[in-house]
Amino acid sequence: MRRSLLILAPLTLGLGLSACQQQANAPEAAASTGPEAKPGVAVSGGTLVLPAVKGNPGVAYFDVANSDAKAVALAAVAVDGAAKAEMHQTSGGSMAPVDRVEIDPNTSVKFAPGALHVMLFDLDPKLATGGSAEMTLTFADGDKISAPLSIKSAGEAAMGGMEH
Ligand SMILES: [Cu+2]
Repeated sequence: MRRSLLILAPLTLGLGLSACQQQANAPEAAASTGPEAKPGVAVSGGTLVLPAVKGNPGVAYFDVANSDAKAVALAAVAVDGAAKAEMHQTSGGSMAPVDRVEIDPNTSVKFAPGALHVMLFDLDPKLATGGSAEMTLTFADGDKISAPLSIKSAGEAAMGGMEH
Protein backbone atom coordinates (compact mmCIF):
# COMPACT_ATOMS: atom_id res chain seq x y z
CA MET A 1 0.00 0.00 0.00
CA ARG A 2 2.61 2.49 1.13
CA ARG A 3 4.94 1.48 -1.61
CA SER A 4 2.50 2.11 -4.41
CA LEU A 5 1.80 5.60 -3.07
CA LEU A 6 5.48 6.40 -3.21
CA ILE A 7 5.67 5.30 -6.80
CA LEU A 8 2.60 7.27 -7.77
CA ALA A 9 3.81 10.54 -6.31
CA PRO A 10 6.62 11.24 -8.81
CA LEU A 11 4.41 10.17 -11.68
CA THR A 12 1.76 12.70 -10.72
CA LEU A 13 4.41 15.36 -10.39
CA GLY A 14 5.69 14.55 -13.85
CA LEU A 15 2.24 14.80 -15.38
CA GLY A 16 1.61 18.12 -13.68
CA LEU A 17 4.81 19.52 -15.10
CA SER A 18 4.19 18.49 -18.65
CA ALA A 19 0.68 19.95 -18.55
CA CYS A 20 2.16 23.28 -17.44
CA GLN A 21 4.72 23.22 -20.19
CA GLN A 22 2.11 22.55 -22.80
CA GLN A 23 0.05 25.47 -21.58
CA ALA A 24 3.05 27.75 -21.62
CA ASN A 25 3.93 26.75 -25.16
CA ALA A 26 0.45 27.08 -26.65
CA PRO A 27 0.35 30.87 -27.14
CA GLU A 28 3.75 30.81 -28.87
CA ALA A 29 2.65 28.14 -31.31
CA ALA A 30 -0.49 30.13 -32.12
CA ALA A 31 1.52 33.30 -32.68
CA SER A 32 3.85 31.70 -35.20
CA THR A 33 0.99 30.62 -37.44
CA GLY A 34 -1.28 33.55 -36.61
CA PRO A 35 -0.47 37.22 -37.10
CA GLU A 36 2.71 36.79 -39.12
CA ALA A 37 1.58 34.27 -41.70
CA LYS A 38 -1.89 33.91 -43.17
CA PRO A 39 -2.09 30.41 -44.64
CA GLY A 40 -1.98 30.37 -48.42
CA VAL A 41 -1.12 34.05 -48.75
CA ALA A 42 2.30 35.36 -49.78
CA VAL A 43 3.55 38.90 -50.22
CA SER A 44 6.47 39.70 -52.53
CA GLY A 45 8.19 42.61 -54.20
CA GLY A 46 7.48 45.07 -51.40
CA THR A 47 8.73 48.57 -52.21
CA LEU A 48 8.23 51.86 -50.39
CA VAL A 49 8.81 54.93 -52.55
CA LEU A 50 9.68 58.05 -50.58
CA PRO A 51 8.14 61.33 -51.78
CA ALA A 52 10.25 63.62 -53.97
CA VAL A 53 9.18 66.50 -51.72
CA LYS A 54 9.54 65.98 -47.98
CA GLY A 55 6.20 66.01 -46.19
CA ASN A 56 4.29 64.63 -49.17
CA PRO A 57 2.88 61.12 -48.90
CA GLY A 58 4.93 58.10 -49.91
CA VAL A 59 3.59 55.06 -51.69
CA ALA A 60 3.93 51.31 -51.28
CA TYR A 61 3.81 48.67 -54.01
CA PHE A 62 3.79 44.88 -53.64
CA ASP A 63 2.20 41.66 -54.89
CA VAL A 64 -0.18 39.53 -52.83
CA ALA A 65 -0.69 35.95 -53.99
CA ASN A 66 -3.52 33.77 -52.70
CA SER A 67 -2.84 30.07 -53.20
CA ASP A 68 -5.70 29.09 -50.90
CA ALA A 69 -8.89 27.41 -52.15
CA LYS A 70 -11.04 30.32 -51.04
CA ALA A 71 -10.98 34.04 -51.74
CA VAL A 72 -9.42 36.38 -49.21
CA ALA A 73 -10.17 40.07 -48.73
CA LEU A 74 -7.48 42.56 -47.84
CA ALA A 75 -9.02 45.07 -45.46
CA ALA A 76 -6.18 47.25 -44.18
CA VAL A 77 -2.49 47.99 -44.55
CA ALA A 78 -0.15 49.38 -41.93
CA VAL A 79 3.49 50.35 -42.37
CA ASP A 80 5.94 51.00 -39.55
CA GLY A 81 7.02 54.62 -39.79
CA ALA A 82 3.87 55.84 -41.55
CA ALA A 83 1.21 57.43 -39.33
CA LYS A 84 -1.50 56.38 -41.79
CA ALA A 85 -1.69 54.00 -44.75
CA GLU A 86 -4.58 53.94 -47.23
CA MET A 87 -5.29 51.59 -50.10
CA HIS A 88 -5.97 53.57 -53.28
CA GLN A 89 -7.01 52.75 -56.81
CA THR A 90 -5.80 54.91 -59.67
CA SER A 91 -8.03 55.16 -62.71
CA GLY A 92 -8.20 57.76 -65.43
CA GLY A 93 -5.60 60.00 -63.83
CA SER A 94 -7.22 60.28 -60.41
CA MET A 95 -7.30 58.03 -57.41
CA ALA A 96 -9.80 57.02 -54.79
CA PRO A 97 -9.53 55.14 -51.48
CA VAL A 98 -10.41 51.43 -51.53
CA ASP A 99 -11.80 49.70 -48.43
CA ARG A 100 -11.40 46.13 -49.53
CA VAL A 101 -9.39 44.23 -52.10
CA GLU A 102 -10.64 40.74 -52.94
CA ILE A 103 -8.11 38.15 -54.05
CA ASP A 104 -9.67 35.13 -55.71
CA PRO A 105 -8.32 31.61 -55.13
CA ASN A 106 -5.07 30.95 -56.99
CA THR A 107 -4.70 34.51 -58.21
CA SER A 108 -2.56 37.40 -57.18
CA VAL A 109 -3.16 41.11 -56.96
CA LYS A 110 -0.52 43.66 -57.85
CA PHE A 111 -0.18 46.97 -56.08
CA ALA A 112 1.69 48.84 -58.80
CA PRO A 113 2.09 52.31 -60.30
CA GLY A 114 -1.03 53.46 -62.12
CA ALA A 115 -3.18 50.85 -60.38
CA LEU A 116 -3.78 49.77 -56.80
CA HIS A 117 -1.27 51.29 -54.41
CA VAL A 118 -0.93 52.12 -50.75
CA MET A 119 -0.58 55.78 -49.87
CA LEU A 120 1.59 56.48 -46.82
CA PHE A 121 1.03 59.63 -44.81
CA ASP A 122 3.24 61.39 -42.23
CA LEU A 123 6.37 59.39 -42.85
CA ASP A 124 8.95 59.05 -40.11
CA PRO A 125 12.13 60.88 -41.26
CA LYS A 126 14.05 57.77 -40.16
CA LEU A 127 12.74 55.96 -43.25
CA ALA A 128 15.73 56.28 -45.55
CA THR A 129 16.61 55.11 -49.04
CA GLY A 130 18.27 51.71 -48.94
CA GLY A 131 16.58 50.74 -45.68
CA SER A 132 13.45 48.72 -45.12
CA ALA A 133 10.11 49.13 -43.37
CA GLU A 134 7.78 46.47 -42.01
CA MET A 135 4.35 46.29 -43.61
CA THR A 136 1.40 44.43 -42.09
CA LEU A 137 -1.62 43.44 -44.13
CA THR A 138 -4.88 42.76 -42.28
CA PHE A 139 -7.55 40.62 -43.92
CA ALA A 140 -11.31 40.83 -43.47
CA ASP A 141 -11.26 37.70 -41.28
CA GLY A 142 -8.74 39.31 -38.93
CA ASP A 143 -5.72 37.35 -40.16
CA LYS A 144 -2.53 39.30 -40.71
CA ILE A 145 0.65 38.90 -42.66
CA SER A 146 3.84 40.93 -42.43
CA ALA A 147 6.38 41.62 -45.15
CA PRO A 148 9.32 43.98 -45.59
CA LEU A 149 9.26 46.96 -47.96
CA SER A 150 12.58 48.06 -49.40
CA ILE A 151 12.83 51.82 -49.39
CA LYS A 152 13.61 53.73 -52.58
CA SER A 153 13.79 57.39 -53.43
CA ALA A 154 11.27 58.85 -55.87
CA GLY A 155 14.12 59.32 -58.38
CA GLU A 156 15.21 55.70 -58.17
CA ALA A 157 11.64 54.53 -58.58
CA ALA A 158 11.11 56.80 -61.60
CA MET A 159 14.20 55.38 -63.27
CA GLY A 160 12.70 51.93 -62.86
CA GLY A 161 9.64 53.14 -64.75
CA MET A 162 7.58 53.69 -61.62
CA GLU A 163 5.19 56.56 -61.63
CA HIS A 164 2.59 57.20 -58.99
CU1 LIG B 1 -2.93 57.30 -53.87
